[in-house]
Amino acid sequence: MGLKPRFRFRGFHLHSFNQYLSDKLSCVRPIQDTRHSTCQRKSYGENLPKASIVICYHNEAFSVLLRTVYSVLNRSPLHLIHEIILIDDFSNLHDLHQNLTVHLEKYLPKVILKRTSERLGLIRARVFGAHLATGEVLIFLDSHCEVNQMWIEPLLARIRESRKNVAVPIMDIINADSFLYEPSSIVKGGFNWGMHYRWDSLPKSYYLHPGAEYYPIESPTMAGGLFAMDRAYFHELGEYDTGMDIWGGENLELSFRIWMCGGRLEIIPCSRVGHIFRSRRPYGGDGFLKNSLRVAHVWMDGYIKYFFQTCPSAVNMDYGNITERQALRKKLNCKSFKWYLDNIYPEQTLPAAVDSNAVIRKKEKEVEIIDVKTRRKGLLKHMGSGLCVQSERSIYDKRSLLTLAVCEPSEDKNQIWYETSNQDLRLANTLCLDVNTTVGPFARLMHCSGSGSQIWTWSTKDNV
Ligand code: LR7
Ligand code: MN
Repeated sequence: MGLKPRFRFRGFHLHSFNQYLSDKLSCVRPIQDTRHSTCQRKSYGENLPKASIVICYHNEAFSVLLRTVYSVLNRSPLHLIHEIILIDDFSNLHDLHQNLTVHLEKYLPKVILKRTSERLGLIRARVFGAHLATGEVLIFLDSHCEVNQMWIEPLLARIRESRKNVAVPIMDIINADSFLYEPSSIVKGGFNWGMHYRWDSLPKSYYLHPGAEYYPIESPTMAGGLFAMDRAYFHELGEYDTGMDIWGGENLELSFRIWMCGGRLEIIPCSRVGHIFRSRRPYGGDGFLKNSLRVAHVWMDGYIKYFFQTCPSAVNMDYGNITERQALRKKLNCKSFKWYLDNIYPEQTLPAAVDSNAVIRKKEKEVEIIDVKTRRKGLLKHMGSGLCVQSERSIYDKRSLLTLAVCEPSEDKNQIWYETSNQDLRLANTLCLDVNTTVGPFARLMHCSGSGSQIWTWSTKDNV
């Protein structure tokens, strides 16, 4: 007899993915080789540097954590793995550290297991792990990944090329409901002025370039969880800002620092690593706003005003002491944020002037202004039919389809859309109108991510 639904739900509640299913799957399983065929024919020669893989976790599901470790052990040439360092960031679930130590005993001392004596948060936990490492290259992974065929060689080869290259794999998707491993399209990293990471699509011309399917792509930012970096260079460049708490912001901080202080950040299309993308973080604590403020104060010069314009609540927030990080920027002789925008992220646009929507406001009669500067709400009306876009099921249900229905502008109807300063359109402030381009394009509801697929602009033409 299977588990009762409430137990199945418990896994979801604890981890925001289908733990019940993960526990039933083998911790060693075949996955689709999502690389382009050219990658499958490439070889990277001898004498690649060896890597220390650092994986930090807080209350991770045991089966998912094991699958992460086994995928590394099974899909990497063992002579390239100097060690795997597992840092238990003070979990309080299922004796994780203890069970893992028992389970991985035969791999000791190649696998190193440590537990922190207090909750450090992922940023300080990674620094703790990096200090234990002795391999030439550091590779960080989240605790819910599966690495794919020959994932490590192309990353290490870029670092062999130059110690100042920081290499990021393509992040494939492990579906949080079905655990199916799905390929991702090739995109770059960017950010919006709310300091959220977003995926930016590549220009069409990119695909015309010979060798595009395997050649490294310069990326203005990285998502943060999965990357390889020369270990000495990681220390030289200032590790992480350990004044940051729990989660968030460190990925932009490191990205800016790499580019502005003489390094290079690249996405490596031949390296594929799956990651479980979930719609909510299940653990408590978040430092996102404070951490982002630290990033903005240290790295963004006068451009901080766009962050404040987008996030007025950050203006008076405490962000601790940043003098050490400012001194680091000086010591490393880093370039200006303007240089970064002009040279590394020229596609980035500045937020529209505060009141540029006046014309639109006149046209969209139903739109009610909540905050002239940043936000408004209203119906999304299809001009031809006069019908409104609404979610078919609950506004909190990500699987809900979008349909057209008779407009009924009352609060309990699933038709009230919020436009935010991130240029996205939200239902009930949680789910965003998103475009799926892999099998589409079609519109759907997705967890708000700040990605390019969720940015909407108002047409200023009549009747459009
Ligand atoms: O207190 C904590 N201590 C931890 O050790 C909180 C978390 N963690 C661990 C956690 O178990 C996990 O292994 O830190 C890792 C990252 O946390 P997630 O998986 O809950 O975060 P995420 O995947 O939503 O976060 C992305 O952004 C973070 C910003 O701080 C980090 O940079 C993550 O590494 C990053 N993940 C990725 O880039 C994978 C692709 C996702 C995207 C986009
Ligand atoms: Mn993650």
